[in-house]
Amino acid sequence: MPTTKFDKESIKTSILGKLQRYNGRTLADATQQQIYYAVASTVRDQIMQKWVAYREQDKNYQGKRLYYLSVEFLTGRSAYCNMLNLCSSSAYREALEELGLDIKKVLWEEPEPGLGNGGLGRLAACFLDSLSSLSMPAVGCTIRYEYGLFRQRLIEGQQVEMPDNWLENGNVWEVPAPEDTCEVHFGGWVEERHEDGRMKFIHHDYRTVEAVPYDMPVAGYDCETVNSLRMWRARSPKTLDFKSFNSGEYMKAMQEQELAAVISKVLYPEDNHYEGKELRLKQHYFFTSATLQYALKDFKRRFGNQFHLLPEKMTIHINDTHPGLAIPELMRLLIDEEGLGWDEASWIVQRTIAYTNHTVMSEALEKWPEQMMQNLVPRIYMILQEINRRVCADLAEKYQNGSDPRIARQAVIAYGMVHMANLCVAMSYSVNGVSQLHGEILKKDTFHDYYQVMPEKFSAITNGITHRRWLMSCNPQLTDLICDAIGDQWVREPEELKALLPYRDDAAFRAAFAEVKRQNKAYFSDVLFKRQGMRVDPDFMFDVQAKRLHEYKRQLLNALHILVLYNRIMDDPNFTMQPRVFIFGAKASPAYYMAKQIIRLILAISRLIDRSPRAKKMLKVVFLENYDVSGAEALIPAADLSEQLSTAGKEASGTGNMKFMMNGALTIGTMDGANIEIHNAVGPDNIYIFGMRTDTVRDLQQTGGYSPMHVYETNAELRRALTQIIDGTLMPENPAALQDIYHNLLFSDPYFVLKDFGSYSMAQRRTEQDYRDQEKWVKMAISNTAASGFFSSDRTIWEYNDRIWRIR
Ligand code: 26Q
Repeated sequence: MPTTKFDKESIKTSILGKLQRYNGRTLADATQQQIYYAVASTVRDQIMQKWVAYREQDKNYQGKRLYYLSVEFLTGRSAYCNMLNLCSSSAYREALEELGLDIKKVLWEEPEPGLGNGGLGRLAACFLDSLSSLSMPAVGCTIRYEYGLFRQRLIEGQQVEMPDNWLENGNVWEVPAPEDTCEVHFGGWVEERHEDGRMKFIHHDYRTVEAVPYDMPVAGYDCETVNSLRMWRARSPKTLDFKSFNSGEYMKAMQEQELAAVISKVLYPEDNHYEGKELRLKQHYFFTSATLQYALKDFKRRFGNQFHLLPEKMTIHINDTHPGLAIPELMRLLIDEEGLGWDEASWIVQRTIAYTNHTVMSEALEKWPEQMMQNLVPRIYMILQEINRRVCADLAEKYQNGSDPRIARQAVIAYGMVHMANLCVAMSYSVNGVSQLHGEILKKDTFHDYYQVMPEKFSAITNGITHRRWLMSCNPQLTDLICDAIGDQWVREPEELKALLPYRDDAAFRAAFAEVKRQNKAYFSDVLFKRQGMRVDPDFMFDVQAKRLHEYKRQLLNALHILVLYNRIMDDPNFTMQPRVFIFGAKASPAYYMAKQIIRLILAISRLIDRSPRAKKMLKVVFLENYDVSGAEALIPAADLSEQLSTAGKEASGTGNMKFMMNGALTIGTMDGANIEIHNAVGPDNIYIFGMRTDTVRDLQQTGGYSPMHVYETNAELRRALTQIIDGTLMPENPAALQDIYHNLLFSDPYFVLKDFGSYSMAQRRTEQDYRDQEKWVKMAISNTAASGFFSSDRTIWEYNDRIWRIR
C-alpha cells in the first residue's frame, strides 16, 4: 500500500497541488472556499490512508462490534478535530501560516452538518469520537438528511427559520458505499401461509425505497482506529420508467420518485417533544431496517448462519426509542429471512439490543397509532402484536392476575397506541439513564412497574463530552496552559486534570488562566461581530445560557432576573453593579409557540436596555443567532458563568453544563441531572446551587398546593417585572404581544419559575460578590476545570463497555 507523509512541507505541496488540479488557480487567486476544500481534502487523504489500513485489519476481526443507532448525530465541523486526532494540528497550523493563511478563517468556511437538535444528537457525536479514540470497533448509524436543523435568523424581534442546505457545495468527508445499497419495504399486506410444517409470511404489494449508505470516517485520537458514521439516504428504485413515460404517466413516475426521497429530506426540528407524524415513523423504520440488514450481512460474512453467536458478536445500541423498531425488525429478519423460530429469534433479540432513555418529559415519550403502524409496516405490526401478547401473558403470570392494572401500563400496545418505551424496556437487555438522578427517576417513576419485575436491567451511566473537541480543539490556549503546568497525561486520561488543583494557589498560573479567558472573550466578540455585526466588551462578566429553548429549561427565570436588575439600575441613580453581559443561544421548535414567545421577550428586554444610556453601561443582553456547534465552540470558552436552570427532575442530564465547567466557567444551577454530579465533583464552594429539590417539586405537583399568585403578591420586584411584560414597557408598539407568557406564569407556572425566583436571585447576588473578588473567582474557575475530567465521554464509554457492551 503506498503511504504518503503528512509533514508541513507535503501538506503545503498538497494544498497548492489541489488548487491547481481542481480549480486551476494559484493560491493568490483562489477563494476562501476553494482553499478550505484543498485543506480539508488533504486531511481527508491522510484519514483515507489510515482507513484503508484499518479496514484491512478489520476484515479478520472476530470479536464484537457495536452498532450505535441514533436518529441524530450532531457532529459539528470536522476539519480541525480530524487534524487534532491525527496529531497533525501543528503541522497544518505551520503549513497554513507559511502559505500566509489564517487557519481559523479557512476552517470557518466548512459547512456545519446540523444533523441533530440538541443534547441527544451531540451526545451521539461525542460517543463516536470516544469509541474511536478508545479503539472500540463501532459503527454509528443515522439518516443522511438533505436539510439539517433549520438556520435561525432573528428578524424584527422574532425567530425566523431558514432551510439548512448543508450539502449545497458538497461534503468532503463522506464516501458513498453504493455496494451496500438495500431495500426497505413499506405498505402492502401480509399473506400467512402454512408450508413445510411452519408458518410463512409473505409481504405483497409493498412500496420499495432504496437505502444508499454514505460513510464518514471517524478517526480516533493518536491511534489506528478509524470507525465510520454510516448515513442512509433514501431514493426511489425506479429510474425513469419508460412505460409510464409513454402512457403519459410521466408526472406520476416523477412524483413516486419524490415520495421515496422525501424520507431523508429533512430533520424534524422537535427536541424533547413528540409529534405523531407518519413521515417521522417512516424515517425511523427506514434507517433502522437498512442498518439491521447491513449488520446481519456483516455478521453472516463473519460467522455464517451461527445466529446463536449474535449476542456475542454485536450489540445494537438504540439512542432513545427512535430506533426502537430495531426490535421487531431483527425478529423479522431472523424469522422471515433466516428461517428461525419465534423463541430462538426472541432469545437473540433480548440479548442483543440495549436502550438508553434520554428524557422523562411525558410529552417526549414516543407513541404511534396502531393503525398507522399497521398501514405503514404491516409485518412489523404483526410482530409487535405477538410481542405484546407474550409480554402481557408473562406479566399476568407474574402478577397472578390477568386484569392487574399494571399490565395495561406496561403493555407494548394499549388503547390503540404502540408504546415504544415499553417495547424497548421489555425487549432490551439493558435500560439505562444518563445521570445518577435520571437513573433513579426511571426506576422510581417512569419505568417503576418494569423495575419491580426486572430490576437487573436498569443502570445509570452519567453522560460525558469529548474533551478533544470541547477543550483541546475549542480552547487551544487553555490546553497549552494546562500542558505547560501539568504535562499532557490528561489528554489520554482526562481525570488527571485534577493535577491542576494545586495551581489554584499559584498567582502566576491564575494570572495566565485569567488572561486566556480574556482572550477567549475578545475572540468571541470578533466572532459575534462577523456573525451579526455586534460586539461585546471583554471587561464585562459573560453570563451564558445556551441550549434549546424549552419551558422546563427556564430561560424565563434568567430573563425575569435581568428585568429586575434593569429596574434596580433605573430606580436608584447610585446603584452600581459588576458590568455583565447576558448571552443567550437558543433555537425554538418552529411549532412551539411559548418557546418563540420567550425569544421575543428576551429580544425585547435587550432592546429596552440598549435604549437606556445608563443601564447599558452595566447591563447588556445578546442573543447569539443560530446557536450551533460552531457557535458553542466560540462561546463556551468565553463564558464566566454557566446557567443551568431546569426545574429539578426535568433535565435528564445536560451536557452543556459539562462543557462550560471544563472551560473554567462556574455553574449557577439547580440540583438536577448532571448538575448534581458537578456539585459533588467541585464541592459546594465552587458552584452556585439554588431552587427546589426533586422531592419538593414532586410534592408540590402531587398536592397541587402551589400558587404562583401567592409568590406574585409577596415579591414586589418580581411583580413589577411581570407587569412590565404587559404594560407596554417592553412592547410599546403592541403591549399585548407577550400576554400569554404573563398569564402562563401567573395562573399555571407548571415549571415553578416564580417559586424558584427568590432563591435564584439570591444565588445571583453571590455570583456578583464573588466575581468582584477576581482572585477568589479564578481559583473557583480553576477548580472547575480541574474537576472536569470525570465528565469526559471517554469515562462514559468505558462504563458502557464495562457494564453493557463488553466489546473487548
Ligand atoms: C421522539 C419521537 C417523535 C418525535 C420527536 C421525538 C424526540 C426528539 C428529540 C424526543 C426527544 C428528543 C430529544 C431529546 C434530548 O435531546 N434529550 C436530552 O438528551 C441529552 C443527552 O442524554 C441530555 O443531556 C438532556 O438532558 C436531554 O434533554
